[in-house]
Amino acid sequence: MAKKSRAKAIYVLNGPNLNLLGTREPDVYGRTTLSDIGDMTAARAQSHGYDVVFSQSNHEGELVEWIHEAREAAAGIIINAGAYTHTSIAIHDALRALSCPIVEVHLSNTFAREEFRHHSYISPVASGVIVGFGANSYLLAVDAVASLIEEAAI
Ligand code: DHK
Repeated sequence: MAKKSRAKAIYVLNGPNLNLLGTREPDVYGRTTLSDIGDMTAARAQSHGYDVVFSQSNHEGELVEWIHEAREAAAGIIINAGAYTHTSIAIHDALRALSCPIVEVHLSNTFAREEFRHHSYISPVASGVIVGFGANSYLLAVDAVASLIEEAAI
């Protein structure tokens, strides 16, 4: 049975092209759709007693706005910024302004791919990084962020 919901949610933010999961380069990203990942993530978060706010945008500014919203509303944040991971100082700066735990997540092992994917603007401001486990990366990220939230509350 799910635990009683806590006051603040876990925000799960997804960047550009992740709306195409399931059909986009399935050899790299798998066949699980973003909607399926949203459902799996929500169920896992419920087992820890958290609701999830699960969002995706192809627009950098919209992701920045959601990170601002998370300053007040989120107990923790999981972010797969897609290609903005490797380019966005704006998302880096927005995340710096958060005080809750931040887990960076990727489906693919970015370090085993092209060199331009080896650098992340998110990693220096994240509590931790989970890469390379496909859709399961998100479930590992929920477990990680939930334990970081609990540790911070002690
Ligand atoms: C998703 C993307 O869209 C890429 O731009 C990143 C990431 C990797 C992922 O593996 O989830 O380089």
